[in-house]
Amino acid sequence: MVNLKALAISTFFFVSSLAASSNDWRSRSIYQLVTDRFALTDGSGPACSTGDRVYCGGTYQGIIHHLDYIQNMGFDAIWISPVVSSFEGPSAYGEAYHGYWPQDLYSLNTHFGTGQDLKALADALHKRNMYLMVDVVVNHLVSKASPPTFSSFNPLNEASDFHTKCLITDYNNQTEVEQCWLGDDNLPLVDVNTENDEIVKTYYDWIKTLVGNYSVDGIRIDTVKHVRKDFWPGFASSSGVYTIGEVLHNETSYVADYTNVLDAVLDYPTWFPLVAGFQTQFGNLSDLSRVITASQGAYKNGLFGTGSFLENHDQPRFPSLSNDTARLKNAISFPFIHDGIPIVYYGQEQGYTGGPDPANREALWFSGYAQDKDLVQHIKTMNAARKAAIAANSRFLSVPMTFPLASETTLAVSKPPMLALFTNAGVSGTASWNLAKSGFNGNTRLIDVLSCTVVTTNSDGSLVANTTDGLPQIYLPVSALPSSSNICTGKLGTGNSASGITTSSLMVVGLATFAWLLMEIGL
Ligand code: ABC
Ligand code: CA
Repeated sequence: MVNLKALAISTFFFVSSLAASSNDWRSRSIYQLVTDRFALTDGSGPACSTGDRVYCGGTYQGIIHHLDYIQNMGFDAIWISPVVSSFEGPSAYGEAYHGYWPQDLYSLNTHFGTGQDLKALADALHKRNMYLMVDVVVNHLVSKASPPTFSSFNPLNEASDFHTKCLITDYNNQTEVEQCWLGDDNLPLVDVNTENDEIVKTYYDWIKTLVGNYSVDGIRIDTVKHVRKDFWPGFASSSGVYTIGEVLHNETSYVADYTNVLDAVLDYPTWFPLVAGFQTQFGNLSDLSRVITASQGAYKNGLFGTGSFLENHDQPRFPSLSNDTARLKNAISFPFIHDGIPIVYYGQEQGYTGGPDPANREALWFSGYAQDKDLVQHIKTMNAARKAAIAANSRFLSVPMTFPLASETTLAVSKPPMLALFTNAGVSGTASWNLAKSGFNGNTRLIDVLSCTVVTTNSDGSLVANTTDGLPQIYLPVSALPSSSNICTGKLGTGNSASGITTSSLMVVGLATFAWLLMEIGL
């Protein structure tokens, strides 16, 4: 007779040891950090001047000690810097503190800790039901000498393992993008000959071992457009986990092709109009809806599983482009109502303002990891609201976002049970959203999770909302709020008598009429 209990137990262990798939990642929320700049093992906070481009001391143990900080904001995955070893000492562009200049595939970057430390990080994350995403680089190896010393590389240590040197100059020539070199004459990124079958096999074996050794749950792949497309499916399947690729390009049609060879891409095509749309009051938010609608149709899985972000380590931080706190809150909220997986770049929550690389890689210890900051709370609320939306309607993760309203200055995004209203009007700007169809039934009570204001849809399901402070409004039905959540704790039940702006303005009109009447009758 089959021992059902044993079968159940073995099935459980089998299932729980399975690698994380694209589907497992969909509901997640990712905190991206630069390992060297996040936290030190001993908790100290040494000087760290971004312009010096040197190691500042961050480690895997440092991350472990601050997992509460990350998890308290509602993240359930982290993305760390590349882990393999690079050259030591300065190059023309400083030290390899960011990890993107691999030299020896088979040893780890010891600045960040040992293999045991990395394994401990994976274990600590898994205990919290959090995932580990590791950044990986295939396209190049880097030697600090120019011309490069091939013998310093492992395992590809001969000139013939690489493409013949030519620097990429024409980004419209795809062969050049794939087979010429990134970087410049001061520090060329030596381009791996990924057309060679043996080298391909080396990389497939390498990724399988890396993922297995350190219980990695997902990989972020660097420079994807610089390697021929048909290299990637085999690499992705060897990894056995969720793969998300960096294809730095603004065109949906160009990026879409890569969704056929990897699980997902970082959603750069949306990022461009996201930044441009909210950077000034003259941005055009309808560009955002146009690009998203096109990407939903062009990407293999629509935008589901793509990485949605406002900042990363390659781009100037948003507050360096715009100092308007209302526009910042709009832009920072957007990835949370996107179809994809929200990714927050460390330091966003602390309001960091660094400009282009290397200024955007500030040490987080200078913030004291303060949890009472306005943006920390904002991000925490957005994570909680997205989780509440998923819990209330599992189709949140499979029904594409739509745009009941898209103009230059206002945008409404519907993703039941969430409705988000955005504007680039800024702190002193006014805006109104007049939605004939809010996506909700008539007379539904909605709460803006950011202000905790309750409004009620009109009997025909329409909704009119206004703002005089330029802040976004993120609505969930009051009935969708979980009883235990940190959304509007203690605030619900105080302001819910008013059925929104329309009612309160009616009340103002009513009072004024009453006062006028009193005056007329001589009281
Ligand atoms: C170093 C120094 C910098 C210095 C620079 C010249 O050299 O640190 O201070 O300014 C790593 C390091 C960097 C380092 C580089 C080069 O290596 O992190 O600090 O810069 O040594 C990935 C990673 C990135 C990493 C690498 C290399 C690749 O995310 O952190 O950098 O492993 C290209 C690649 C892209 C790459 C990016 C940095 O460079 O495609 O994978 N990112 C155009 C091209 C893009 C190109 C981009 C920037 O320029 O199309 O392919 O990205 O050069 C839009 C267009 C886009 C256009 C943008 C700029 O404008 O639509 O196509 O992108 O309108
Ligand atoms: Ca290449």
